[in-house]
Amino acid sequence: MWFPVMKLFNLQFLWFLVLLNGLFFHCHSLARHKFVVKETPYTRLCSTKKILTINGKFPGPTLYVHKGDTVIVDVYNKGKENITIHWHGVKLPKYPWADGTEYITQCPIKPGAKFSQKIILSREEGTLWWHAHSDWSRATVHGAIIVHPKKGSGYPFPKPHAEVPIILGEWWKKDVEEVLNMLRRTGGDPNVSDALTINGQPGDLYPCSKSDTFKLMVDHGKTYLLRLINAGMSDIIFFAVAKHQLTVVGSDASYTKPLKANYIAISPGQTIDALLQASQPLGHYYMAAGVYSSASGVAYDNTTTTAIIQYKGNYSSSSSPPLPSLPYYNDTNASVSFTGRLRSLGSEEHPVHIPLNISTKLLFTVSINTLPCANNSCEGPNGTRVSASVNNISFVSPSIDILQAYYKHISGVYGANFPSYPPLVFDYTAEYLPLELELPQNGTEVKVLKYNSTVEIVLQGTNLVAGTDHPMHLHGYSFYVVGWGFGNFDKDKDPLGYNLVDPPLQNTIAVPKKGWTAIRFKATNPDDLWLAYNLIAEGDTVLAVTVRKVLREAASGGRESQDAERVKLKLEIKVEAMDYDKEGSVLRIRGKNILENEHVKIGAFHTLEIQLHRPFVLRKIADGEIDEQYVGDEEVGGGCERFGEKRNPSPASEKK
Ligand SMILES: [Cu+2]
Repeated sequence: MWFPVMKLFNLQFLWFLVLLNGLFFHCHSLARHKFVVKETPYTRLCSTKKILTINGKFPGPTLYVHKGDTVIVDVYNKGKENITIHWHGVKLPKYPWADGTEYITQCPIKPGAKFSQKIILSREEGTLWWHAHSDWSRATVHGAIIVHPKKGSGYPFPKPHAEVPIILGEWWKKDVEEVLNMLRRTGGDPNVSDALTINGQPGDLYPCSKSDTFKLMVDHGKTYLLRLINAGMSDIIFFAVAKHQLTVVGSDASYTKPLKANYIAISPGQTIDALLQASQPLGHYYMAAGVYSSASGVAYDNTTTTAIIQYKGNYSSSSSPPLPSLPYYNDTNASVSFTGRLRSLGSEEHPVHIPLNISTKLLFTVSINTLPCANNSCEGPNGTRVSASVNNISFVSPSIDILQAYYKHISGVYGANFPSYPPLVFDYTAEYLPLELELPQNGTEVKVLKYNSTVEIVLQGTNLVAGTDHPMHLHGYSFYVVGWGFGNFDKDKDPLGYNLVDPPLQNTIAVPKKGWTAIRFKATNPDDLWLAYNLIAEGDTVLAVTVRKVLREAASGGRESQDAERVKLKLEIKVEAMDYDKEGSVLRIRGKNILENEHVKIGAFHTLEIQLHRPFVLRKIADGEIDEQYVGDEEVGGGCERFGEKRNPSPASEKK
C-alpha cells in the first residue's frame, strides 16, 4: 500500500522580471493581528491530545478583510518546532517576503521567534485561507480569510443573510507529526485520518462527537453564503446538503457564473463559495462530506463527517435528520464533471483577462515515483520509498530559502534548470509502464520566467506507480483553467477545445486521474526589491516618505521649553550616486532633495538605504551618520535566521 506523498503543492517558481517604473513608499494605518502558535489540548473521538494551534483555536481565527486591504499579522512561535504561516491564494503583489512558504520565500520561524507578516490583498475577493507551511502542521494550524468587496461595493448576487466558513479538515488520534515521521521512516503509506471534520468537529456519525457537532441555525426563507475550504491534507472532498441544492458563486476568491449543484467536489487547498437557500420544511438537515480517492489499492479515510442545518421555529424534529447522498468514493466522473462546469463570472465589474498570445509554453508531467531503499526495506511498492515529481524532478528542500539565496547571490542553493518539457517522452497514461520510469531525479530547480511573459502550463498526470488525481497550487498568481481532458495532451488537437471566453480563475486545481489540465497566466508578480536593485539609476528621482522629529518651541509657565513633534514628510531625492555594501545586501542611494517643504531644504543632501534581501527598511543617513529612520511601509521582518544570523539591529534604534 502506498500513497502520493507529495502530490500537493508541487509548483514552486521563482519569478524574474525585466522592468517596471516608479518606486513608491506608502504610509498606511494597518490592521494588526496577533497569531500565537502554541500547543493546546483538544478532545476528539473520545481521546485528548495536544495539537498545534493559533491562539489556542482549532480551526484558527478567521481573518476578515476587504478587497485591497493590507494587514499585518505578528506571528509568535511558542511551539516546539519550526513553523511558517502561508496566506494561501493571496497574491502579495511585488511582495513575496511574507508568503510564508518554508524554504521558498523564507526560513522557518524558530521556536521563541517572531515574524511580522505583511499581507497585501489586491484583486482577490471571496474566500481564501491561511495555513502552516511546515511539515504536517497545517493539519491543525489553519483558518479562513474572508475577503469582502471593497467598502461601498457589493456582491454580484443578492446579499446573503449570513456568511459561514465551512472548513473541511481531517483528524488523527495520533500526533500528526508522528504520522509524518512514520511516513518518512517507512517510505510507504501514511496512516489515514481517523475522521474528517467540518469546522473542527467530526459530527454525529463518530463516537463522542454528537454534542459538539457543528450546527448552522437558519431562518426559513433566508439565504446563506457557505464559504467552503478544503483544509484536508491530500484528498478531493465531496460535500452536499440534504434536500438543499447549492448555488456556487465563487472559487478561490474569484466569482463564478452561478452554478446549481447537488454536490460539490473541492480540491485540497481550494475554496468554494456557495449559496444555500433555507427553503425546505422546518427541520434538521445534515450537511456531509467524504473523500474522493482515485488511486486504486491506496488506503483512504472512508468515514463521513456531518454538520447540521437547523431551522429556527417551533416544530417537533423527527428522529434522525436526512443525510445527503454523496458521490461514490472513486467516482472520477462526479469529481471532474463538477470542476469542469465552473466558469468565470465575466461581468463588467469582474472581467476575464485570459492571455491569448502565449510566449512561454510549458509541459509538466506530474507523477508518483519510487526511490530505492537499502535491502528493499521500505513500505512502498516492492520495498521502495514513495516520492513525487514534476518533470521527473523530486523537489529537495534547500537549506536556506530560495528567495534569500536569489537576493544574496548565494550559489549552490538552487539551480535554474527546471525543464520546460518532460525529459523523457512516453505514453504517460498507459495502463502499464516500465518500472525504470518510476525513478525520479532529486533536485532543487526553478523555472525562471520573464516579466510580463504569457505562460501556458499543461499539467500532464502520469500513470506511474499509481494513477491518481494531482492537486496543484500556484503561489503569487491565480490562473485560468482553459482546458482539461483524459489521456495524453495532444498539442495540435486539444488547444482547439480550450475555453478562452470564461474559464474559471483559480489558484488550485486537481489534475484529473490519467488526464491533463491546461492553465494560463501572465507573469506580472515580481518583487519590488528587485526593482529597487535594478531600476534606480543616477539621475532618477526617488520618492520617500519619512517620519521626522521636529523641535518646536512652547511657552509653559513663562519658561521656554522644547518639544519634539513627529511630522510626516515627503522627500524627492535626485539620485547622484549609488553603491552596495560589501555583502550586496544594502543599496545606498545618495542625492539631493528637490521637493520644497517646511522641514527640509531644497538641495539638502541625503543618503537612503534599501535593504535588498528582506522586507525593506529604508533609512536616511545624513553625513554618513544615521539621523533617523525612514520606513518604507510598516517595518516588517524577522523569521529567517539561518547561519546563526540574528536580524541586524537597526542602526537607528542602536543610537536611541
Ligand atoms: Cu499557497
